[in-house]
Amino acid sequence: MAGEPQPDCLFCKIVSGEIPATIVRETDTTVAFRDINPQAPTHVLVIPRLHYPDAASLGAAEPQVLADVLCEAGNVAADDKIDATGYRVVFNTGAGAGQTVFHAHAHVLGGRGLEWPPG
Ligand code: IU
Repeated sequence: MAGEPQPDCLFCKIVSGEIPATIVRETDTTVAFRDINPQAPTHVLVIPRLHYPDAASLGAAEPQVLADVLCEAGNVAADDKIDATGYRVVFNTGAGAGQTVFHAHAHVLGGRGLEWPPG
C-alpha cells in the first residue's frame, strides 16, 4: 500500500531503527540524519517516515508531509547555524539527476560556499 515501509529500503530501515544513523531531529512525520558521505560541513538528509520513492510522489499523495520535510530542512539549518550564511535544499529526483536511494529525501547542504549551477 502507498506509504507503507518497503522491506528492501535502506531509509525505511533507518526510520525503524534497524540501521543506525546519526539522527539530528525527529518529528511525528520526519527523521533527519547526517549523510554518511557528506558533501559539505553540514549535509543532513530529511526523510518522511512514510515510504514514497521521490519528492514528487510524496507531494502528490501527502502534501502536508512534504511541507513537514521542507520545514524540518529549515530547522536543521537553524540548528547547525547555517541559516544566516545560506544553505541549499535539494531533492534529486530520478536516476538522471543523481538519485540513488528511492525513498524521498531532502539534502540540506551548507557551511561552505555553494556554486550555481550545481554539477
Ligand atoms: P541521492 O539524492 O539519492 O543520491 O542521495 C542519497 C544519499 O544518501 C547520498 O548522499 C548518500 O551518501 C546517503 N546515504 C546515507 O546517508 N546513508 C546510507 O546508508 C546510504 C546513503 I545507502
